[in-house]
Amino acid sequence: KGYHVAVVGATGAVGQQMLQTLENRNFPISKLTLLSSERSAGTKVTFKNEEYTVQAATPESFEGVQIALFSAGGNVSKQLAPEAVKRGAIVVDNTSAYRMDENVPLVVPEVNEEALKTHNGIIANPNCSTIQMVVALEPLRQAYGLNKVIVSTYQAVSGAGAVAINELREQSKAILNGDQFTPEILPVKGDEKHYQIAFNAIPQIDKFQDNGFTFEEMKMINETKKIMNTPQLQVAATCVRLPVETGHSESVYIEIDQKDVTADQIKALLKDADGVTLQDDPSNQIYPMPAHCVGKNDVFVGRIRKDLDQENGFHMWIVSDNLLKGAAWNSVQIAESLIKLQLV
Ligand code: 11C
Repeated sequence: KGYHVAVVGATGAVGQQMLQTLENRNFPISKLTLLSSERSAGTKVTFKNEEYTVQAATPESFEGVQIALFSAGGNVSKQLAPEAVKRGAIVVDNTSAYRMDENVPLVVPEVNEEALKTHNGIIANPNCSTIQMVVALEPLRQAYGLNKVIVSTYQAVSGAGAVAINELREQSKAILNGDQFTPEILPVKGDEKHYQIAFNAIPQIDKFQDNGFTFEEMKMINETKKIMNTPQLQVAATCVRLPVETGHSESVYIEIDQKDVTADQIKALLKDADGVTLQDDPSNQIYPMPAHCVGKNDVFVGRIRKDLDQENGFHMWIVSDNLLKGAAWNSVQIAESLIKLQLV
């Protein structure tokens, strides 16, 4: 048995990974519809050795579609996700359009798969930097209670799309060749100023809000509380873009409710946690790094240590492929959960 699946944004950095993931997982597909914005329509894409021509997405494109994976930007999702639902599809939306809508479950299967049962047609896939953090923190919350999270991110340019990957490559070449260049994309496409990303670190991801945090930081704060169902949890984030192509890293400080827990207990818990690979052996210089995580579905955790002053405080380093667990894999995983729970 297979499903009629649509991928919206099939030519983008995430869309390409979605197709690869559907192929790798041998996802049960009876028909595949590949859609994009007007601009990318006509592009040829290969899936399981078959060539498809990507079509411009319209409301009618969703006739007969059962599962629609959206990753073509918030505006496309706002316009077309309801149209897909109207035509009987379940939408897994990888944009921020519906994440904080109280009628839309925001799901990371390792954390809150059960929330899928409350869906009204649209399921939101969280922001990449949020997903990898909650996969690592949920087992700790369940075992010891969690009351504070302070995270600083070291995020890859692929989070800002294929154009940002291209900008990093071209800038790096220009700088090494001694050529002139003009930053045009990062930190935020469409914001007033653009800065060099090659050989640099930019403490701005997405636009600034009135409270001094960026939208990316607010996503980490609000989405974490919603996914873990912990409105009281204290969360603060600082999000920074680095000249890394793929793989977000995070330095995370947490305070748990219990006071007598050791770092070894936390390591033992995470070693067996769903979707987590523990890489924590300082004596052998073993810790997660983005270059080693690319192409892998898991969330990698290391550098786990107890705070020197705060009895219930712990530090850790969390790395994952932002295009996979942060986007494509989590979306496909949600679709697999929907099938498993007989919700499609
Ligand atoms: C970044 N986290 O790295 C962003 C990309 O809300 O799905 C993901 C944006 C989103 O730039």
